[in-house]
Amino acid sequence: MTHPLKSMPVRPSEITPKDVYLSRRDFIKAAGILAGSAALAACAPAEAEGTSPAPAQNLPVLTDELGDPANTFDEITKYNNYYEFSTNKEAVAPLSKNFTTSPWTLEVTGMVGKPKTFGIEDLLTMFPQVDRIYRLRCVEAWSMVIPWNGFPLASLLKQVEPTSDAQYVRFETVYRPEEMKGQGSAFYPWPYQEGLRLDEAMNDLAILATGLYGEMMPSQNGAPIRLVVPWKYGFKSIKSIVKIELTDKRPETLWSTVAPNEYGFYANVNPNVDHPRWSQASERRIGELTRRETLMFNGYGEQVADLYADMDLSLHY
Ligand SMILES: Nc1nc2c(c(=O)[nH]1)N[C@H]1C(S)=C(S)[C@@H](COP(=O)(O)O)O[C@H]1N2
Ligand SMILES: [Mo]
Repeated sequence: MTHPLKSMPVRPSEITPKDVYLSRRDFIKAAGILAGSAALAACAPAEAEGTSPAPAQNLPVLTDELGDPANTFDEITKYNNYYEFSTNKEAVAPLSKNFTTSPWTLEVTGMVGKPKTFGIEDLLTMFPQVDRIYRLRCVEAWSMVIPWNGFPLASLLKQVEPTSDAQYVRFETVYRPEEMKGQGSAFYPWPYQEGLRLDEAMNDLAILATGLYGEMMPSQNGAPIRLVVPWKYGFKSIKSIVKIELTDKRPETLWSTVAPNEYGFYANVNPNVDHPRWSQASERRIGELTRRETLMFNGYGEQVADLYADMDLSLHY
């Protein structure tokens, strides 16, 4: 199966292969060198030309809208939370290597006018595809910048026509303990479940991602299809989804079932409300040496703050 992005006229990975995308460290180094040589060139004699490095505009650097460089493909695919495979972040990639992602169906059901089961091939082509470079902030206080490919969750929901009673969207990960050894652990209520309020789910920032860096979604990142809600802690962005249900009841979620005092239903990124066991004021961006301040709604407040206008954001939800 070829990824639909492969047939798009221009995508970032065609212009520059993923291995030449620069990490933040390299970017800063490169920018410093180029700035230095530009300054030199300005006052240097003409014979210095010809030896100048490539112009800065040729540097392939993907950034988010705040100017933060994307993490490397390696960083994004070798440090993962995916408890169905392992609680050890470095072990997820090797353990998920042979995970079966085809055939795959996604059932959309519940309070909808037109329930439907989609084959993954249909999902890869039937909705307008988008490329989104999003910050991902884990509740454990580390973060990355990830270039996703996918489509807005709203496109899918509109197609199945939620009824006027529908208020929430429930998501479910595949249950396949033969392939996912972590699902043998009785400590967690499998399958992994998550949920959003319907208006949150309809926000344009919420996407179903089927790839990253223009490649099919790697297994460790939630192949073949996973949710990405960038203004919420990473655990809301459920992987390897097989079922989406529209409902009038707030869904149970895996983490709020396991530890309700630590992981709420809303789980919006909020530097002012600490986790009971650690601060949420700052975070470690993978690839950086110093911590950075965590931003309210992970920096997406302009697009999502209205959703919570009537909620007291000093509380833990
Ligand atoms: N099914 C499932 N989805 C999941 C998880 C998981 O363990 N199982 N971990 C979550 C957590 S805690 C985070 S931080 C992100 C990590 O996504 P990434 O590995 O693509 O960076 O996936 C989320 N989605
Ligand atoms: Mo997380």
